[in-house]
Amino acid sequence: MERIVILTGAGISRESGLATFRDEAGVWSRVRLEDVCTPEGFARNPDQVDAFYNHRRQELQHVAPNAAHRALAELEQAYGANEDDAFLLITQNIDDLHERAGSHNVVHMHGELLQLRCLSCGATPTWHQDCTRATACPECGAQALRPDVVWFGEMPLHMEGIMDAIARCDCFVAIGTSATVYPAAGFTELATNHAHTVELNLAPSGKAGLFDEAAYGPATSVVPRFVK
Ligand code: BJW
Repeated sequence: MERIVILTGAGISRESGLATFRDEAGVWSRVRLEDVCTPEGFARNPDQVDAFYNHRRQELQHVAPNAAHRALAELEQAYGANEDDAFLLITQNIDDLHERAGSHNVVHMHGELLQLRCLSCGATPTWHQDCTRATACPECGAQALRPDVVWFGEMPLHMEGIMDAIARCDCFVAIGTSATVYPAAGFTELATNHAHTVELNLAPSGKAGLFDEAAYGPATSVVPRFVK
């Protein structure tokens, strides 16, 4: 049975209404990543970081999965009927649109927007509301919560399972990512010697030359077409 690994980035959620990071009008055009996406920025001004993620948490309530998310959920169903580890969806996105579209075997390597992490007891409560410095951890009562996301300089999550899945896959598909942020930007190199590699993106990424196959256009067009 063929094993497939999919890597998604912000581009897959663009047509749902969520901004990408590095495109014109992307997230980094309105805030400095050093301020909101590093442990140092959080230490300097946690209120600014809370406000940034509170805004994105609210935004998530008003968007829905699109045809590309749904196509990947259908692809998983087709694979799932065969073997448990035949399909893995690695997402760099912290939104929950893959899950809402019906995907199950999803790993969020950069964390999850709807989860907080307690710096006192390590609990990761599900969180749909705003978070402030006064918000108490439901498990231990400490006022020491941060977004459960991966900032620059921090170790991405689930790396062991991810590396294992890439090493064993027959097909690797990167969707809607600029391939500028490591370690995800290096996954194609890891797959390229043993797997068929595919890029589906609005425009060629920085790693475009490495792929065996590519299709360029909006995710809601190219992903369903690839899946059929
Ligand atoms: C469409 C579309 C449509 C648009 N349809 N497509 C020097 C060299 C190498 C590495 C480093 C270095 N200096 C520092 C590093 C390490 C650093 C890094 O990579 N920096 C680079 C910038 C150089 N990385 C880290 O620090 C990571 N940790 C780490 O490396 O730990 C050590 C380690 C060692 C060994 C093994 C493992 C680990 C942590 C990185 C954390 C990234 N965090 C963020 C924020 C998450 C929380 C949040 O969302 O707020 O993750 S940053 C941001 O970038 C977010 C994204 O997941 C990530 C990637 O962005 P993505 O998804 O690619 O979005 P864009 O905007 O860049 O691209 C969108 C694409 O979509 C474009 O191509 C468009 O064309 C396309 N598109 N519309 C289809 N409609």
